[in-house]
Amino acid sequence: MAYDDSNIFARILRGEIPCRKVFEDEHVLAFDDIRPLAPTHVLVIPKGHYTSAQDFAEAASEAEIVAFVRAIGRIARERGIDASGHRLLANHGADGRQEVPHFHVHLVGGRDLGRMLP
Ligand code: IU
Repeated sequence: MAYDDSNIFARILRGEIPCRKVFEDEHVLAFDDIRPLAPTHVLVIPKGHYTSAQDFAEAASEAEIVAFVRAIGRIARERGIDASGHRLLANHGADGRQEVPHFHVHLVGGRDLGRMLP
């Protein structure tokens, strides 16, 4: 799917809009969700322009993919939600109710999340 670089996460990456940064390296940015569903609700995004997990898996370099997965684990450990448990979620497309068309993973934890988020 064609990437639209006017989306809000692209603007955050360009520094046009502030965020509450949790982690950043060469390939990855992570920041607090503005509407947190739990004590920890971090959005982890690749810096590259990918709309979906599928785009990311197909087009990203191995270095980007490794950095992304490692960042998620590192943030979970730093937030103390590694042992207690947490949830990773990536919404995609219309049925997935993806609001922002820049691939991102929600890292949610810090409470009992029930079986599914709404
Ligand atoms: P989704 O997976 O695309 O449906 O979720 C997008 C998330 O981005 C959602 O949880 C919003 O609260 C969050 N968000 C944000 O953190 N900052 C923003 O400026 C906007 C959305 I717009």
